[in-house]
Amino acid sequence: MITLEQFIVDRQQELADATGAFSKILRDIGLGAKLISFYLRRASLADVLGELGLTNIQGESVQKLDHLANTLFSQVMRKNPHVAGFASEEEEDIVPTNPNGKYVVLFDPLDGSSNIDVGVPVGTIFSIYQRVSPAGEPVQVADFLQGGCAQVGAGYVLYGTSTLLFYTTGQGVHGFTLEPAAGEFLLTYPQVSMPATSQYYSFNDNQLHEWEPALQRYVADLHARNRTASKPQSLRYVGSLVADFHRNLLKGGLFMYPGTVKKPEGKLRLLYEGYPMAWLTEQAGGKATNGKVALLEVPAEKIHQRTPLFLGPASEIDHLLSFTANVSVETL
Ligand code: P6P
Repeated sequence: MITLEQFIVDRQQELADATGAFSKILRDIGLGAKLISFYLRRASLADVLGELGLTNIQGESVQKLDHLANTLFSQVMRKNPHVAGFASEEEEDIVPTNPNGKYVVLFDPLDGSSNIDVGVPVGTIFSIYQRVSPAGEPVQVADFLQGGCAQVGAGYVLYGTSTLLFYTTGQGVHGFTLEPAAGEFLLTYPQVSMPATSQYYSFNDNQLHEWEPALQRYVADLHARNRTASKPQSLRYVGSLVADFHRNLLKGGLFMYPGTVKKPEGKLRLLYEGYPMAWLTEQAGGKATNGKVALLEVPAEKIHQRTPLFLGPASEIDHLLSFTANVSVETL
C-alpha cells in the first residue's frame, strides 16, 4: 500500500521544483480533502445541510457546506508557507497569504453543491501555479492568470461512495482512495488512461435548443450513431462536474457544458474548473476544448471567467470540432 505522501516523495524529482515545497502543497490539499470529507460524511447529522441565507460573489445561495469547505481549505492553504496566495470560487478577490511562498493555488472548494442535500457526490477542484511576481511581495492577479498551460499541478477530490483524490503534475494522472481507518489516501488508480471509446455522454439536454446550430448538428449525429451502434452509449448526467467527469475519465465518455445564445461563455469557470479538468483529460490521453480551440490555450483574463467546456476521448472531441470549429479532422 502506497500512501499519497509516499507516492509524492518517491516522484518528487519529476516535479518542476524538487525542493519539497510543491510536495507539501499536495500533501496539504490531501489534508483539506480529509477535513471536508469528515464533515460531508456527517452533514445530515451535524445539521450543516441547507442554506446559510447568504449569497456568494456568483450571486448563488451559499450552502452551509460550501462555506465550511471554503473555510477549511482556506485555512489549510494559509498555514502552508509555500503558498503565496489562493483564489476560490467562494472569494471575490485573490487572497494573498505567505509573501515568501513560491506557489499559488486556485480551487472550487465544493463543486456541485446543489446536489449536497440529495446525496449526489460533490467534489473539490484545484489548480496550482508557480508565482511569477517577485518572492517576498504580496501575490498579484497576474500570478493567477498565467493560462492553463502554465499549471504545475491540478486535480480533484470526489466525495462519493468513497473519497477519491486524482491529480496530475504533468507525469500522468494518478488516483488515491481515502482509507478512513488510517486517515491516509492510498494509491488505487496509478497512471489513469481515459478509454478511447465513449461509454457515456454527459450534458444538460434541456439546453439543446439554445446551442449553436453546428453543435445541434453534432448532437443529432451522436444520437444517429447510437441508434445503429452495436454498443450504444448511455446518457449519464448528475449535474455535478467532478462526479460526471470522474465516471467518464474511468469509463470513457464525453462531458460538455456549452455556451448558449444568452450565455455564450457557458456556466463553468475557466481557472478552477476548466483548466484543471482539461489538463487531467489530456494527461489521461483525451482532449479538451471550448468548442473552437484547445481549452488549455484559452487565455485567462479574469479570476472568475466562464468558459464553454468539452472534455472527452480524443476521437470524439475531434469529431465534435469538425462540426463546431469548421476544422477537418485531418488537420487537428
Ligand atoms: P446544470 C454544479 O452546480 C455545476 O457547477 C457543475 O458541478 C455541474 O457540472 C453544472 O453546474 C451543472 O449545471 O445547469 O446542468 O444544473
